[in-house]
Amino acid sequence: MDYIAIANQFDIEGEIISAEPYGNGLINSTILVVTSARRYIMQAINTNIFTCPDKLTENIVRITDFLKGKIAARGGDVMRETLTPVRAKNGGFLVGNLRMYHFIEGCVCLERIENPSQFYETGKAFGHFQLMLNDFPADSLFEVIPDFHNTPKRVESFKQAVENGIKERIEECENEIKALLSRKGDVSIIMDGLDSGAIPLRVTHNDTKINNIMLDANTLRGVCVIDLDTVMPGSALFDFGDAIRSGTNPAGEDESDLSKVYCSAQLFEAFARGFIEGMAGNLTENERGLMVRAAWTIVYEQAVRFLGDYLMGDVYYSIKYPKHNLVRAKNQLALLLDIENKWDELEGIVRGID
Ligand code: ADP
Ligand code: GN1
Ligand code: MG
Repeated sequence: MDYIAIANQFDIEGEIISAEPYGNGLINSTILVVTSARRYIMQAINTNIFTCPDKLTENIVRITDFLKGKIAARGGDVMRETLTPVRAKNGGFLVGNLRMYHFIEGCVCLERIENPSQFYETGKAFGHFQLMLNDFPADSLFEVIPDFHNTPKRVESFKQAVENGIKERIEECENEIKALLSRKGDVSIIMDGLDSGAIPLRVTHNDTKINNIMLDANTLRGVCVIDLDTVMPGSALFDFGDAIRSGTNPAGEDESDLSKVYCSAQLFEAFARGFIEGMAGNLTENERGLMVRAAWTIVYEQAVRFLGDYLMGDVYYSIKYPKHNLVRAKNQLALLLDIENKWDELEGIVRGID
């Protein structure tokens, strides 16, 4: 694809110097565009996954406009603290399935959390993001991927993969399949809470993995929550759980040496404290009571998603080598077991935060 030609169809400043693949996202193709004036991020939206790029884009434009209003009202930097979509010369925000954002400068985007203070700041930023969207009209958002964190439905899809997937792979993964299916009785607690109204439905990010946030390169404070494709009505617990999943495991989700995979209680504490503070008292008692369950549920969900994708022949996540999804699934299962082992300790941590 001629990225330079496409980038020139956006309303960019300066002359293009380069346009190269960038970042480690598993879904979209991300290109760093450097011009004589500034840097941009251009992305090809993965239309196998996001089947309505127009509606997705409308969501993002509305959310970023709304956030800019909030950021401006408290005297923040509207160009740095949320994404800025760049208009295309055709008047919209898309050229085919490609879009462009201003590059958020002066930040780092971490693939691993290195210390509790980074993760505390990450928690504060994700909590605050959610707080800012508290009064966004949830009903008006297009539901980009229905049932995205409906874990019981993810289990049903996983069972389908166990029935219809690649035979040799199903045999190869017998132990992991058993381990996951034997735990399926506990996966509905959060969905049940949403259905009964015990847990509030909010506008949530739904993909709060640690490389979806930019931290200031000097202060390491959370600056900007990115990757807004999955912002939809959901539970705060999804956002809490996914960050715990991706950030408390110091080895990261790609590690194949399972002896290095665990849930750091210290990092859990740092994020939980930051998230609760960032939400400024808006988490309900019921939500607080389910924080450990949420972490467990999202790790479980991710394990069935990775393993299901492996069984089906790697159709969803981008992989770097043939067994990559299997490695990721085993990694998530190891993390799940460690959360089970540390359950009481983690519950004690949540109770200890005022
Ligand atoms: P994916 O959906 O594939 O995960 P992301 O939107 O998360 O795509 O982008 C992939 C990576 O590109 C991010 O993890 C981050 O490193 C980088 N990135 C994305 N948007 C920006 C931006 N506006 N400024 C700077 N870096 C960005
Ligand atoms: C994907 O888009 P990215 O790379 O930030 C996925 C998440 C998974 C994550 C696992 C839309 O996140 O749900 O948790 O991979 N995003 C989508 O690494 O499916
Ligand atoms: Mg991402």
